[in-house]
Formats: sequence, C-alpha cells, structure tokens
Amino acid sequence: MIQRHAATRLHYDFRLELDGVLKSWAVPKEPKAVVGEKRLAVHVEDHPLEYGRFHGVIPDGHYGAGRVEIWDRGWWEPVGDPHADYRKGSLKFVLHGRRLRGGWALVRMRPRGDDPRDRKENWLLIKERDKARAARARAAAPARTRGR
Ligand SMILES: [Mn+2]
Repeated sequence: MIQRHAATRLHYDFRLELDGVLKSWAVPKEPKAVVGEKRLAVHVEDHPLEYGRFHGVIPDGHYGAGRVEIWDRGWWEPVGDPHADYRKGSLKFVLHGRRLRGGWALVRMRPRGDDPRDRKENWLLIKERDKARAARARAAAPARTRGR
C-alpha cells in the first residue's frame, strides 16, 4: 500500500507487508507504472500493519506533520523468497494495486562514501516488464493464429 504524505516535503510512503509489519520506503517522486522508470526509495523503519489504514492529518508540531492520503492499496506477490531477497537488498514482486500493477523491483544501492550521515539506505523502486502479461500474450497467440 502507498500513502501520499504531504509533509514538509511531499513523498509517497511505499509499504509492503512482510512478517506482520509494513516494510517501508519513502519515495520522493510519484511512482510511475512505466517500464524502466526508477524512483529513489529511502528505506525507513517498519510500521505496524494498522498504520497502513491511516489517513488524515498529522498535526503541526508532530513528526511528519501534514496530510496523509491512501494513494494505492492492494496486495503484493513476491517473486522468489521475500525474506532472503529483503536481506540481500533485491526484491522482485508483482503488485496488484488499484494504481500500480505488474512487475516491480526494489534494489538497495551501495552506500556512497564513509560519511555516517549517509547511513540512510537508498533503494531504487523500478518498474519491470510485466511477465504475467507477456505470458498471457504468448498463451493467446496460437489461438489468434488459428482464428485467421
Ligand atoms: Mn511519510
């Protein structure tokens, strides 16, 4: 699920349920379902599942003050072992959301330099080719050929 969060800086909180929590990334630019599009996704702390239903306004003076809207919701289908891949920093999955669908990947980038302020984990959210759609198209092709 994704929350659009109009905090000091507008961002999209991208959350995937794993092991009873929401693994979370803050994406500064709106995700786009165009193959090859990449978005910076800053890994942030896990959030409780209940938080995924939150929308409303975080009041001034509180962390993340600003409006939170549910931007997308649905479910995700890991491709491979999500636990090992999360640890490795290379997750592949299929999204079944209202806005975002098809194949996606989240890939951790190598930290740059030794500056402890750069300890933030930067990942990339990448729209991948939609394998399911390609497979369906292949499966449908012989039928179309027969029909001619
Ligand atoms: Mn946020």
